[in-house]
Amino acid sequence: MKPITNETYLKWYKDMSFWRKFEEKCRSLYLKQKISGFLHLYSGQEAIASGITYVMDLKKDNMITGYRCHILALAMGIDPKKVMAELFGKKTGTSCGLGGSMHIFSKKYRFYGGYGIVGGQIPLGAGIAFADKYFNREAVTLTIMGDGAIWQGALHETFNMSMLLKLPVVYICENNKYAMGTSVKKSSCIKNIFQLGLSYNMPSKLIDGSSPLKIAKEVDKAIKRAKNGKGPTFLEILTYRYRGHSMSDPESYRTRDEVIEQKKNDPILKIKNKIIERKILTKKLLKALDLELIKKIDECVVFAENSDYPPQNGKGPTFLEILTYRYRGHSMSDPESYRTRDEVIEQKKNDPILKIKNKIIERKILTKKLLKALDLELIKKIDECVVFAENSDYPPQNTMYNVVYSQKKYPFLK
Ligand SMILES: Cc1ncc(C[n+]2csc(CCOP(=O)(O)OP(=O)(O)O)c2C)c(N)n1
Ligand SMILES: [Mg+2]
Repeated sequence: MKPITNETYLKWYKDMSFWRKFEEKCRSLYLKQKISGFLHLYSGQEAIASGITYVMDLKKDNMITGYRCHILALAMGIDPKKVMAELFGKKTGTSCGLGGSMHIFSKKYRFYGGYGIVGGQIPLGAGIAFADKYFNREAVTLTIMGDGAIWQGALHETFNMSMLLKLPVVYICENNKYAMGTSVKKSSCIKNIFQLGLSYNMPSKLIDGSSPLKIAKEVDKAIKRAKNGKGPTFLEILTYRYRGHSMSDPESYRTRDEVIEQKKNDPILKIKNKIIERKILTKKLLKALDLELIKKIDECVVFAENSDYPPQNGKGPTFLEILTYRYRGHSMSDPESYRTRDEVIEQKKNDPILKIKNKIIERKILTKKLLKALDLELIKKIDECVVFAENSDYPPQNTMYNVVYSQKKYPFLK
């Protein structure tokens, strides 16, 4: 791991302080209706972003997470102006203003979202890691989820497969104690989430989420494991979010006292105390630094305000519903008791081939006789397909009919 110096503490303070202020600004902009839609804030959880990205190779490694994504995106190196513009729905945003708060995305910085379906990013993270392994790229994928995602079936399928395939991935559960208003205590039959990894023989650990240093140390080991071909690790990071689940949360599931108590363990406060204790900067200089950060955030807001909205000229997505009909059953074993023969006959009157055939005759493109000859040609072509299939060999039994994972060398991995 890179050495931890005074500069490291200063960097962690600067980053985390910037992120906290950035999001608190977002909150006030939301209340002023400059930002709309969903807005999930990361305040309290910043040490995770600092710790993880300190040990990642930011030129090669990937990250994917859930919708609480603004700060992780910034930590990966995405321009805060572009993130702010995305929150404003402006075309200078990371997804041209079309993604919004839950979908910050940057191919350039290998930040693959911002994912709204709880746990949906878990198999996608494994997929990104699979691609890196397949193409022999020395990279790891940090796949981040909330405590609410752990009982999704997708996590369990993905854990199993990524262990079997030894994928270069680090799974991180940000346990902030709540999934919306439901506490982990109420929703989970186990107390320690990290235990789930152990059921898949995956190295797993619990980490204090208020210390970037503790997080960096464990994530560094996990990244090294992944890059040495030893497969995934699961880390549960204990953290806390100071704000509600999103902007419309009445927070009736917790007391003010609980939040105040948790704030005593604030990661920014702890790093600030360390900086003062080590005499890296004086309190006065720290204040000046904070003012600089506020100025930088104001510049982001001005950038977002002055940007245009994306064009509304119909170039956005289109949804087409195509009304059609299948003449045959759902598959070969369908008794079709849900429809009558008459319904099918009625629908066939609108047959596309019949309609085109009539058009060809009407326009005198071909005669009926020539159309019949054409049909015979097509039948001949199909017969040739059948002969080709009949005359081909079956694939070797040892690649198709054994369970692929039971083979020594999984055939689809180089
Ligand atoms: C599959 C699915 N189910 C339900 C929801 C509704 N939902 C949105 S956020 C959320 C809570 C998730 O909490 P957690 O995973 O702990 O993340 P946190 O918000 O605490 O960061 C739920 C249930 C959803 N988006 N997707
Ligand atoms: Mg949670």
